[in-house]
Amino acid sequence: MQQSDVITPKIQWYPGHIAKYERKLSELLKLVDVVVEVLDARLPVASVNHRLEVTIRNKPTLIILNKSDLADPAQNRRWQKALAGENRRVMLYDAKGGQAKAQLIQHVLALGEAAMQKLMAKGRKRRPVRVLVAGMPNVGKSTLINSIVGQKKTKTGHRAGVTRDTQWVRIHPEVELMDSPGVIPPQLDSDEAGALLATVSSIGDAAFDEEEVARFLIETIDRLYPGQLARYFKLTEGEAPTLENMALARHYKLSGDQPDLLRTAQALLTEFRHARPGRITLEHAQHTPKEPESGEAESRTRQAPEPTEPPAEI
Ligand SMILES: Nc1nc2c(ncn2[C@@H]2O[C@H](COP(=O)(O)OP(=O)(O)OP(=O)(O)O)[C@@H](O)[C@H]2O)c(=O)[nH]1
Ligand SMILES: [Mg+2]
Repeated sequence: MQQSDVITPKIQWYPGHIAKYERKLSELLKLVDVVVEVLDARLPVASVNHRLEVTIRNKPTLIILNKSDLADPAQNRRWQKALAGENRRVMLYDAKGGQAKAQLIQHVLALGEAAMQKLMAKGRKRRPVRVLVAGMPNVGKSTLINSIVGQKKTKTGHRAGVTRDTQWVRIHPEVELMDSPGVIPPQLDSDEAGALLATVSSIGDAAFDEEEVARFLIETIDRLYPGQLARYFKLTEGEAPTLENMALARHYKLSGDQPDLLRTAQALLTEFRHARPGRITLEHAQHTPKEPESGEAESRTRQAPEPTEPPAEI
C-alpha cells in the first residue's frame, strides 16, 4: 500500500460532561493523595492526557498500562520501564482478568504513605489513602475499580463516555478510589493522536469516519507488524493489505459485486479491538540495550513479529 494514499483523519470530540468534569478536576485533586492514571497499553503515548498530567504535576502517580492483555507483551515490558520515574510507578494491568490487584493496592499504599505521615505529623489521625482514578475515555477506569472490589460498583461499557460523574469506592480498609469520567483535552495533540484514540474507541464513534480510521489502522499495523494483517485476512501472496482486498477476501460485497468497504472497516476495527489479529501495540517504545531479549515467560504468548529487531528467541 502506498503510504501517501492514507490520510490521517481529523477528529474532534469533547462532550459536555467531560467539559464539566474537567472544570471540577483541580478541586478534586486537592482531596486526593495519589493519582492512578490509566493508559491504554496499546497506545501508551496517545492515551496520555497532557492537560491532566500538568494538573496532577506533584501528586504521587501510579501509571496503569491497562488492557495489557490486548497489547504486544514485548512492548508492554518496554513501556513499563520507559514510563517509570520519580514518584511515578508503572504497572501492567488487565482489568478484565484483575490478577494483580494486591500489587496495585500495595503501590497505592506506598505512594500514599508520605501524605499519611504528613497528616500524623500535624497530630491528625490516619485515614484511608484517597486515590483519583483518571484517564482518557474507555481506557478501563471503572472496570479496574470493579476488578479490585470484586463487584460491579461502577458502570462500564465498550464505548467512550460511560462514566458521567465522580463516585467514591472503598476498595480496601485503607484505600478509597474515586472513579471519574474519562477526560480528553478539547484539542488533541495531533490528528494522529485522535485517529489512534479512535481505533481503540476512546473517542465516541459518531465523531469519526470508520473507513478513514480503518485505513489509518491498516497503515499503522502494516508499518509496525509487516505481513500480519495480510496473514490474518488470508490474502494471497503479494496482495497488499488494503480495505478493498480484505473485503474481497471476506466476500463482503455490495450489489454489483462492489467491495463492501464500510462492513470491512467495521469488522477490522471490532476484531482489532479484541486483538483477534494478534496482540498489537500501535506505538512502539525504543529498545534499551539493558533489556533482556529472551527467556521471559510472556514472550511465549507473543503473536506479533517485531519489526525493529529479530524476534526474541524462545
Ligand atoms: N480486554 C480488556 N478489556 C478491558 C480491560 N479494561 C476494560 N476493558 C473493557 O473496556 C471497556 C471500557 O471499560 P470502562 O471501565 O467502562 O472504561 P472507562 O475508562 O471507565 O470509560 P469511561 O467511563 O467512558 O471514561 C469495557 O468494555 C471493558 O470491559 C482490560 O484490561 N482488558
Ligand atoms: Mg468509567
